[in-house]
Amino acid sequence: MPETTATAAAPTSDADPFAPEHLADPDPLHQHLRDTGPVVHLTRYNVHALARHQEVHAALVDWGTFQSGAGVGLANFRHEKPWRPPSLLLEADPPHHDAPRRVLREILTPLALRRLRETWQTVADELVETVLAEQGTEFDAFTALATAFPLRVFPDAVGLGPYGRENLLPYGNMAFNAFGPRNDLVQADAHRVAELSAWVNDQCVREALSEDGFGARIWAAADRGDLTPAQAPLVVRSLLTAGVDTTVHGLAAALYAFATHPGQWQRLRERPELARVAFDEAVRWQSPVQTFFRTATKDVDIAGTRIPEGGKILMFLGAANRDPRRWSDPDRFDLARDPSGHVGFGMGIHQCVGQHVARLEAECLLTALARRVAHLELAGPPRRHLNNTLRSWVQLPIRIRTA
Ligand code: HEM
Ligand code: OVM
Repeated sequence: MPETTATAAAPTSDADPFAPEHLADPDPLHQHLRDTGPVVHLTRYNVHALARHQEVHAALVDWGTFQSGAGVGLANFRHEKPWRPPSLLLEADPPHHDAPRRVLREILTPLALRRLRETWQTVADELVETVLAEQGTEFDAFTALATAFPLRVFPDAVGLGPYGRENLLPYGNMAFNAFGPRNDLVQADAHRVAELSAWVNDQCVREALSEDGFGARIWAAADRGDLTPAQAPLVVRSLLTAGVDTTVHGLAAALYAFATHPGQWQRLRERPELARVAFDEAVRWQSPVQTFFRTATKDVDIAGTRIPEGGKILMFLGAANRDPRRWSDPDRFDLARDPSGHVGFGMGIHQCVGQHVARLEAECLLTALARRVAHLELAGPPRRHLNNTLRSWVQLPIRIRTA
């Protein structure tokens, strides 16, 4: 048999990527996995891991071979009952994926979001002003900014009512934990699944939504026949599941990046139009969404390793985003680099449909800060929150000097 078609067993690792020590500080494991090989068999879960940019990118764009419909977490929906009805976007393959994707894409295009910019910028400016007035020059930027800002603008943009918004972050935390194994993080929230799911589901019906938000536009698509009436509430649910925790921890990543790279903050202050690329570089550098799985639809070789039909593949987005084979000086947060091609929002047909929402939030908040803050630095050790999928935070103490 010619060498080029030979398949060999992949190198193995018995590491548990979902163990607290790796969730708290994933970089050493990522380096280990990248350097062990293009494919690494994780014996603990019997899945194949991809941690290099080339292989992660290739798997993300090959949706025919690496499907999402059997779940993008460890659980294989062919054999295990999902914890909730599967997402019509995230956990679907073509052709089922097509209509919900088209509807949401059109509601969330940069053009469609333009009407929000002015309001969101005003809210961001006012929030920064209030935090400076009430909390002075030292405060927890995770709570005061990264959490407060998205919660002030996103639920209104969706069209949610005023009650129960405090459920959004716990629900998202639960959903992102659910992609991992049923470890202590999942067990800790098990008692809230029914309550939180019931609240979220109640917000997805037409009557619960205002007449001018993303939610109403989803229902309008159902009225036009672009979705069935049964699909509409599940598409609204996607916004509520994927749209809050991601931006909260994404904005925290950007604030952390600037608090630890003072030269980069000076650069942003000189050229505020860098806010957008700065956010993408922060998403590359921290990868708020760390991992997703796929399922092989046939026996397939990746870099000489045979993946069996029905086998799960674990893609390390965060490791790919710091792969030195793809990025020069990958551990540096650097506004001078071109971060395009990072996989922090995924790639291919499932690439984050809400990325323009996330970028708009970031642009508004970073612009507001750049106007009022001359310097920022850590005022104490940042504290991570552990989640099976999100690189997340509980506290980000910063000290600032106003401009
Ligand atoms: C998909 C990350 C913000 C809604 C994705 C995927 C990633 C991701 C990696 C790809 C999943 C896959 O390939 O299986 C992020 C990050 C965000 C963010 C890092 C913030 C920094 C948002 C927001 C929304 C949103 C604000 C809603 C407004 C979605 C939806 C999907 C998705 C619905 C599924 C798309 C599909 O499968 O076609 N996101 N996201 N995301 N995201 Fe985001
Ligand atoms: C969804 C969804 C999409 C992306 C991420 C996610 C919990 C959920 O469509 O429900 O994470």
